[in-house]
Amino acid sequence: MINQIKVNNSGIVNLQHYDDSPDGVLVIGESLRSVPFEIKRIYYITNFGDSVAIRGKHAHKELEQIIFCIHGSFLLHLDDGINKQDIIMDDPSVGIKLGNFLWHTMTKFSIDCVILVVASDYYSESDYIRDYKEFLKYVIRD
Ligand code: T46
Repeated sequence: MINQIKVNNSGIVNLQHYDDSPDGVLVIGESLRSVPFEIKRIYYITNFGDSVAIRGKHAHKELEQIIFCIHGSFLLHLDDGINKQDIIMDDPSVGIKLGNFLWHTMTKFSIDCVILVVASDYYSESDYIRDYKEFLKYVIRD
């Protein structure tokens, strides 16, 4: 269980949830409440056929996102240019903020992993920094 974030431009988002076991668990996220921005886009990633898959490997210039693992598990690697942190994602009610200028990579997906992301803006390729050296130029300034 994650209880401390050591990188900049991140944070933990705990969603309200009701455990109605054995009738399931209900998890609730609300725009501008538990999710600290207006949600303009959601996307989800499923069907991991290979545990050696790698996703992410980029940062965003302006976009803010919260990433959840709503089923299964994966490993989230965060890097703000100075500090690095690896987080095991396996709790559907706990999200991690992917703020701007935070390099993020996802690995070690379980075969049943389902990732849900809520985002503060629409898709824009120009908001991506996909080159790590370029990312360091943005975040490490004299
Ligand atoms: C992120 C991590 C956590 C779109 O056309 N619209 C979309 O909304 C998204 C998310 C992607 N795409 C296209 C862009 C690429 O041609 O889908 C393709 C795969 O996207 P990408 O390689 O960026 O996927 P991931 O899983 O590496 O990254 C995604 C998000 O793109 C990214 O913003 O922060 O999840």
